[in-house]
This record gives sequence, C-alpha cells and structure tokens, in this order.
Amino acid sequence: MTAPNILVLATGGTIAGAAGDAIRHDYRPGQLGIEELLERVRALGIAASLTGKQIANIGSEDMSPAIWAALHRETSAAMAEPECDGVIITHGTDTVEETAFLLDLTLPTTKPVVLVGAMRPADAVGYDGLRNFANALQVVRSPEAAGRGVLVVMGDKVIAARDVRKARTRGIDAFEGFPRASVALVTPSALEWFGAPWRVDEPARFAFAEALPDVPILTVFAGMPADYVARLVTPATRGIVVEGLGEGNMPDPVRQALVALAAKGLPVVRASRLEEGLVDREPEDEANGFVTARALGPPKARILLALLIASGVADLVAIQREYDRR
Ligand code: DAS
Repeated sequence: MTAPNILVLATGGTIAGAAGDAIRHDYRPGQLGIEELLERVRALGIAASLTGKQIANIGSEDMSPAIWAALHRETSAAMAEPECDGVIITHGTDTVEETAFLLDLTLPTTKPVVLVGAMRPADAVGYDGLRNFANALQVVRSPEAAGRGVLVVMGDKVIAARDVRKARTRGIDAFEGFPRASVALVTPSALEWFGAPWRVDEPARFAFAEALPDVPILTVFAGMPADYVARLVTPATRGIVVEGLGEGNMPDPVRQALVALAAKGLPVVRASRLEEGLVDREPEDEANGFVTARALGPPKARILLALLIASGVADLVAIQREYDRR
C-alpha cells in the first residue's frame, strides 16, 4: 500500500494531556502539541504521511461552536483536496459524541473522517492514546472507511457517530455504541468491518450552521417542580430536549408546562436519561405535541434538533421523521 496522506486536526483532550507524573490521578488535558504527538506516532513506523494542524488545545468540556466551525471548515477543505485521503481529529472524550455527530450530519461521506481520544494522559503508565491513534490510522487508511459517515475510534472499537456514547468515567474501555455496538474491530495490525459501507458517496445531510439556535436539555428527576421548565427557557430558546426518566417520562406538572410551550410552537423532544433503549412515539405524543428521540441520547438529540431548526425545519412530522431515520 502506498502511504496515504492524512490530515490530523488536533483539539486537545486527554490524548494530549499531561500529569507531570506517571501515577498521578489528576492531570491537565490539552498539553501536548500536535507535532509532539505526531513525532511519537511516526516512531511507530506506520506507512502514512501525516500533516498536523492545531485547531485548539482544550479539555473538550470547553468545546465550542467556534471550534466546531473550524473543524468543519478544515475537514471540508481536506475532503475537496484530491491529495488528501482522510482526516483524523484528536478530541477529548467528554464531548466527542457531540462533535462526531455534528460533523456526521454536515459532511459528505466521500472520505474517511475519524475522531480519536484517550482515557489516560500522554505521560501516564499505560497511555492509551498512542494505540488508539494507531488504530485510528488503520481505520482512516482503509478504503472501506468511506461511506460510513464519521467514525469514532476508542480502544479497539470503531463506533459510528450516530451510536457512540461515553458510558464510563474511567478505564480505557469507556465507550459503547447504541443501538449498534461497533461497526468494526481494530488493532494496530488488523481491521475487521462488520458489513459493507451504508452511506456510499452520500452528500452532507444538513448545511453546517455557524451559530446553532438555543436548544437546552431539561434533565428530569423524581420530585421535579414544574417551574424548572420556566427557569430553563429564555426568549432565545428555540426548542427543548427532555432528558426524561425511563422511556422519556416526566412528572405530570412538568409535562403540562412543556405541552404549553409546544402549543406555542417550541419543538419538545423526549429522550431518556438511560444509557440504552429507544424512546418510541406513543399515542399521547400526538396530543402533547411532542417528538421522540428514538435511539439518540440527549446530547445527540440536541445537536439534531438545533440543526433542524437552523435549517428551517419546523413541522413536527418532519422533525419526527429525522429522528426516526437515525
Ligand atoms: N478532559 C476530558 C476531555 O477533554 C476527558 C478526556 O479527554 O478523556 O474531554
């Protein structure tokens, strides 16, 4: 195989983190520059020509629309560049699912785009970043990686953007996919895809929005007073995602407050605070004027609703159809 040209966009996270001590628990994300990381990757001797670009160097809790815009711009430009074979984005693990899903919805699927992170900082014993990066390289070099949308590589799992979820706070096996667990298994020396690409040559599903509309997440808990809804909604709010109990349930006074907002034209999407399980449409959603998130957890349901609103999709049937498609 000739060495493919891969653009590496770096945003920070634990993969670029440092503790200054191999066994310290606390550390700071976003300490290693991209060239330092690539030097360590190149020493592995994997056939690939890597060009690094530092987009940010942050903990991904500080991920922002401005960084998303830069990632989208740089990735789009690379995809249009005939010499570029694929893009790897290094990212903190806390919000990688939001970035991956946003890019998945707003980029074409003609070239592989892979996000990768780590759970241990670069100077820790058993740093997982180098192996994860080698795995990401194995994926991005594969001709079969295109046509699957944006992918996330964590450990030896390759998870599609629609499915990826951070499920654990610690440990190198922190990620799960739902409803599809992984679309491939990867090691630095082997890659096994489960099935053929399903989005071959698909154009971007939505135009990228530089400024996403205000769509907060309402986290429901037992005993929640209804006025929490009013406390969350401002004049700028354009839609709400409910992180509901079980299959997207909520106390009745909260439901009534949301029904009143839905009647005024604010889209309300019911999701679940649980890690796994669909939130399916029920007959009362019709009466309430609600939409259901189906397989998407609250962070991804929020990204989709914000993009739909930014694209001018206001009709509830059309909004529901987009959740049903994921
Ligand atoms: N500090 C977190 C972040 O940047 C954790 C991590 O990367 O694993 O998202």
